[in-house]
Amino acid sequence: MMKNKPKILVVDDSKNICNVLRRILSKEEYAVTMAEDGEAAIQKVFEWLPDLILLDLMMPKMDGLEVCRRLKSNYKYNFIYVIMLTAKNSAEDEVAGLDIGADDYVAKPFNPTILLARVRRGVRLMKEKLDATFDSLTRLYNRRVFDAFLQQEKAKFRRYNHSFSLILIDLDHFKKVNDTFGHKAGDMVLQEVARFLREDTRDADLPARWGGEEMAILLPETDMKGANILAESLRQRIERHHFPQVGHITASFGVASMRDDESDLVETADRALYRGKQMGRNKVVV
Ligand code: GH3
Ligand code: MG
Ligand code: MG
Ligand code: MG
Repeated sequence: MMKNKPKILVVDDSKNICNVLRRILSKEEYAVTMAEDGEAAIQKVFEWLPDLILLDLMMPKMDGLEVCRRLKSNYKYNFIYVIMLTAKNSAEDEVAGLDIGADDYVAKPFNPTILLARVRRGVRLMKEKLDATFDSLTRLYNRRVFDAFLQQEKAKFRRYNHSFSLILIDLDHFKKVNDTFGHKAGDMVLQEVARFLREDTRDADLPARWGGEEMAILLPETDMKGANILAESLRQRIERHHFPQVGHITASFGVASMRDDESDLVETADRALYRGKQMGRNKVVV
């Protein structure tokens, strides 16, 4: 995960403070990007997926509390370590920030040495959490966590009869992609497809790395129709996208919904996926 430099997003509406923070952070090996308001911050999170955010509280458009609330209430982004950074140093603000899920809180004016120590600590804590929970290449949930969520959804189904669905995704002829363009290019394709999965799913949905070039999405409270629509739109997005490293690729999708206690969702989706491969790939099969 952090074989490369840890990625830090600095969010502050003051250019001056952004520059000070950049200078402080440049004392250590971090990749740093700036955003000047809350909306820009959310956009940067989607595109760049930082490891840690230094987040100003008071900003125009969308304030820091709202940014933090959005990220922490979203399964796909709530691992990002958020340090709230603010001049508005009242007890209520600190409590509000922590209640919303901020991981740490530093008051302005800050001591650069202490700030750096807190960033180092954040990066360290975050790495432990990430390794246990997420796949390191794609930053999707790993198989172990996904299986736990699947069991949880099954239990909810038995108890409340809440329906849910599963999509299995397998990239087509991916061995050939690797053989032609190299493993590194293949890795970048997997990362980009993972980004599509994050972007096109709702907050409560759970995209995961199933293994190899296979991914899965668990869709709570979603019936077959909804799952099918999402799978089809992802299929089209992948088909249309020009991957800079390899050009065009396609993927096959197997979709299954929980019908009764006996249904084995994984097996059903896997069989559907297999049929999609036999039918010539680049298909969504239910
Ligand atoms: P099909 O359309 O039938 O799915 O063909 P395929 O070539 O995708 O299927 P196969 O299972 O034969 O090969 C999967 C390939 O995915 C082989 C393997 O090298 C590649 N792969 C698996 N994991 C990774 C990874 O983490 N990075 C890269 N670059 N390639 C991977
Ligand atoms: Mg501000
Ligand atoms: Mg495969
Ligand atoms: Mg494949």
